[in-house]
Amino acid sequence: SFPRPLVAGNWKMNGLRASHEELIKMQKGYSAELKGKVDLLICPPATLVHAFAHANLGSRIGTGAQDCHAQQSGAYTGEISAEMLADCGASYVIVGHSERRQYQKEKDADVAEKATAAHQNGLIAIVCVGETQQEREAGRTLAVVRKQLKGSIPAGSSADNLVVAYEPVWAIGTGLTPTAKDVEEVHALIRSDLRRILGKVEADKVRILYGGSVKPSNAKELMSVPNVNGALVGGASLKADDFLGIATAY
Ligand code: G2H
Repeated sequence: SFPRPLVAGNWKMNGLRASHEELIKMQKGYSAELKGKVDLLICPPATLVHAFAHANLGSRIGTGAQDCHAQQSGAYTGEISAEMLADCGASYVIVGHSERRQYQKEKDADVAEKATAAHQNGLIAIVCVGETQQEREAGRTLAVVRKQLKGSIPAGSSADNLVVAYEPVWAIGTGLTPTAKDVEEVHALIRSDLRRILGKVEADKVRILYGGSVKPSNAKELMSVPNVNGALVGGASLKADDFLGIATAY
């Protein structure tokens, strides 16, 4: 399928050094057949990025981070810059995940600045968008997603440095998933808006991931929806068997 699918694991605030064993299982399970079909990426907590990036060298599993600061360096206690992540071996960074929009009050403009910082340091930004339950019930899903897209994707984006993840907030970690028809509608809208922002040729190469309670049992249905070019997986990416089970849905 085109673009080449990406199955990305977002470990959130989970994982200690011992989790390295799970990564090794993933590497072993990433068979030649799977490598021929789908890219894999693990975004561990920042404390593990360096070790995972090193361990992943040669395995063809990518390593990413879950957030970055918009500035390159400076007096920002506790923060981590995109330059530092690139220096540690990361090649991707998630920006604007709904948990950060919710708990850190990140706005679209903040997300765009972070994505720009990622791009300036050679990282691929995974820009997350998605509506809350309240917004869905009010019939505002498409309007909300469009506004987030427009505000969060910075100038200078291309298929080489941008991945978009659609994650309906009410489907995250809840076991609830939208219907295939709902996902199809939103992903088609994202594709058409990306065409407007990036031009058709570039936009059609951008991977649009679905995220929210993806697991081996629902991956096949979700991944066969038009314009779904992979998954952003939370809970089910912590175990190699589940994560590989999702990847084999392709
Ligand atoms: C959505 C997703 C990963 P989960 O946040 O980003 O998590 O698969 O646990 O719903």
